[in-house]
Amino acid sequence: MIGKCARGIFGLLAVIAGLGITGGAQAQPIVGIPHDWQVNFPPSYTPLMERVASLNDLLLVIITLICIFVLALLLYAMWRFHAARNPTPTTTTHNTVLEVAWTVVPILILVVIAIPSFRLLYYGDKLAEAPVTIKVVGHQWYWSYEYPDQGNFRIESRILSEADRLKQKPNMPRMLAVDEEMVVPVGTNIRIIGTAADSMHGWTVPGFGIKKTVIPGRINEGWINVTKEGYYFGQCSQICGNNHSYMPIAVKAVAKPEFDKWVEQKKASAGLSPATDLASATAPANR
Ligand SMILES: [Cu+2]
Repeated sequence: MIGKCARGIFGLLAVIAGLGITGGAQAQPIVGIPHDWQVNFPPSYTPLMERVASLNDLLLVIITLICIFVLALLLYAMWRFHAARNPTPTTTTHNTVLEVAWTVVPILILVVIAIPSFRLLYYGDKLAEAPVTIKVVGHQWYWSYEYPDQGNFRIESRILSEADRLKQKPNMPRMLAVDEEMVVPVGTNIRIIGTAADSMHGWTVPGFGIKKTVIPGRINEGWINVTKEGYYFGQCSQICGNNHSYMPIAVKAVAKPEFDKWVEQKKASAGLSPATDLASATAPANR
């Protein structure tokens, strides 16, 4: 309702801002990016983020009603029991009905909040079936992505210096552009498993509704299913040392055939399969 409306407006602003940024001949539009004066969540690009946003809308309504109710009680008490209007205060100390009510009603409100919260937690937790699994590894201070189902090749993703960004990828946002994006197919269930090589890091992409703390020696799991082709951005969300703010997350979502082509190129360059003519085919538009 209120949240939805606000999201709609901010979503529209994001699209307008996006148009400004992607004015050039970009093969994939930049969709998942923060924008100036952003207040609410970014638009949702996965089923998980849609549910996160709708739980947020529900909570916003509940919180607003509670705030209005408490404020109204407060104003009424100030007016009704002002010393001039109520010179002899009551000596009442207990009221059983009232005490039961103010215990039971908050419990009911918490239950109403807890049910969708737990459903959302379990929804975002694990996938039974995922045709693609990507292993995300946080390093000081870059990300690496492994594709075990696609021949087990690995790519590394590092921030571009400002000079390199202007030279190689001027359309990409400052501080978020990387040399090599994580590539995912759209409309596909993708299992994300995450760990870290040194300190803890946080793999967070707001548009996907995913925020996984990755920890050395442990595997954390989540999933995404990106609905729209384009570039999405996030940042490490766990303080991890000096260059914590210089290890952005960039994801490129492409159609399935384009993803398969990219996989073949990566496998060929990693020597995992005989080089095919795909290896010499046109490089992706962002390279
Ligand atoms: Cu980090």
